[in-house]
Amino acid sequence: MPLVTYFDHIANSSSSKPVKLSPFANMPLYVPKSINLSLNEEQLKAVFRKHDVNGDGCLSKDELMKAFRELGSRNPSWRVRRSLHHADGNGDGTISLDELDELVKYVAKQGYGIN
Ligand SMILES: [Ca+2]
Ligand SMILES: [Ca+2]
Repeated sequence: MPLVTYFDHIANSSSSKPVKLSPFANMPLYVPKSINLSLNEEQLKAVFRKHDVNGDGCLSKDELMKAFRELGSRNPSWRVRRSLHHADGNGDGTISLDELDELVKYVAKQGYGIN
């Protein structure tokens, strides 16, 4: 069908139907699965280590992102940028195990750790 008709079609069909809300619409944005927000630095470290999925001893941005997601961060990509800024001492864009201490200290300060 011609494009204009097509858009009309979309407009009509969306106005004639009630908007269907996702069953998840009323849920909180993030529900922590297993994290009780009282991790100590060792436990935080373990979470990050666990996310080194390719086992190269470094946490890439992707891996960090998943770790922060697990920790309940609402904005993991922003958190990753901040942590790299704080803890990526050699500036290679990943967190090595050496740099992990610094990262964990930073993360703990942000309220993911220790009560
Ligand atoms: Ca890795
Ligand atoms: Ca680094």
